[in-house]
Amino acid sequence: MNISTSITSEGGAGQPLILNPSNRIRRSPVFDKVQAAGAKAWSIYNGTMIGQWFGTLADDCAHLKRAVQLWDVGGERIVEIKGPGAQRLLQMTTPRDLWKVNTTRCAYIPMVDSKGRLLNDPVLVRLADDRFWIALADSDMYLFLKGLAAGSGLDVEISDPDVWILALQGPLADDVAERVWGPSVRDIPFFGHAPVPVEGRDMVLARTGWSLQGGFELYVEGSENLPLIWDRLFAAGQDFDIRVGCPNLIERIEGGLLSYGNDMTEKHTPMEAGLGRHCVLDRDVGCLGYEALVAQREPARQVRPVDISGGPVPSVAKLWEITDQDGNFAGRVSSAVWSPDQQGNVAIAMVERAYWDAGTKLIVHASDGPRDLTVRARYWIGRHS
Ligand code: THG
Repeated sequence: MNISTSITSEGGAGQPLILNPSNRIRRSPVFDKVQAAGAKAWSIYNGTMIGQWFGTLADDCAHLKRAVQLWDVGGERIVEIKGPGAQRLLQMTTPRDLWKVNTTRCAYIPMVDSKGRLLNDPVLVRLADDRFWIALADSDMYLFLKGLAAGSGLDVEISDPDVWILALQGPLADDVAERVWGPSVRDIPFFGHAPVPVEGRDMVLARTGWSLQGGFELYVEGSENLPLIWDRLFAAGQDFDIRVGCPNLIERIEGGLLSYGNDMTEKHTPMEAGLGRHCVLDRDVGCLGYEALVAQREPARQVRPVDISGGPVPSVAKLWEITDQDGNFAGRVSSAVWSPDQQGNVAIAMVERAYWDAGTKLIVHASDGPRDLTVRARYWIGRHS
């Protein structure tokens, strides 16, 4: 292994930060492929090394919007919940109604504790009445669920299956998937899933993914199968200008895809995170945080898209405080980047209620100095499929 030494210039005292690889840090079964494809930086997500960009952020973004990319989504740790008590246990952690999710469906589910605070925001795949996978954001729901299972006495098994996600994202993702599995893949609806043949067995193909450009996520069972499938998908994409990619900071801010740990944390409720549309609050579906969520139904702060003035902002390594013109606290910016398409800086912020109306003008104290900030009504782009 030959990891590049400098992952960011923000190590302090002019020193680069060095990522010291060890066996504690997970590598996906296609880590070598991602590295060979020219990943320019790495981050750690669920204890796993993930590539951050390949050309420049702007080039990766333009390509994602135009063609199709193959992503290693190995950072999204998969946990399986199985047994007669599986639905009840899972429902204890989320205000989304799992009765509405049938065995051909996926669902984006905010997970909360008994105080209604966000613990994670996974994509759920319902495999059977009594069997689920959740593809987790960066927090340890595996241990939380094991504890909950032990304490609840429910008949349920929590396990860590050898399953890894590969994604095809971009407007030409359907064309690549059709080359591999035939035209029926086009019939998979948004957040639906269907079995596709891979290495002589059926695996789950879902129309999901962390971009607004459309595409699929394939749940590959068996680490040993990943490199082969990776190569096959990449080969099938040759006519469609496929490249290796990863979630793109510009595109996901433009589209309002929130990053757990950045834009929302265990300090926030789903309503504060703007995920109220995924919460059932008019009746108790069995979520442990139900009463707390109802009590906090009207949030005092909420996530907003915001424009930031001036030239390209530096990267947001720590939250940037937002104030009004008199210096009163108004919120914090959690993600920001220059967007070539918007010809401006696009950003996501947690904004206090008094300031969250669209058009409100504030000041963000960015790491390179103060800039003007304007609260927006909507994100910059919508879903393309
Ligand atoms: N892929 C998979 N799991 C994941 C991620 C992923 N888990 C963690 C994180 N990334 C989850 N983040 C999101 C955020 C939003 C959506 C998908 C993953 C999304 N939401 C739609 C919405 O909110 O409108 C649809 C929701 C729905 O219908 O349920 O697409 O990248 N596997």
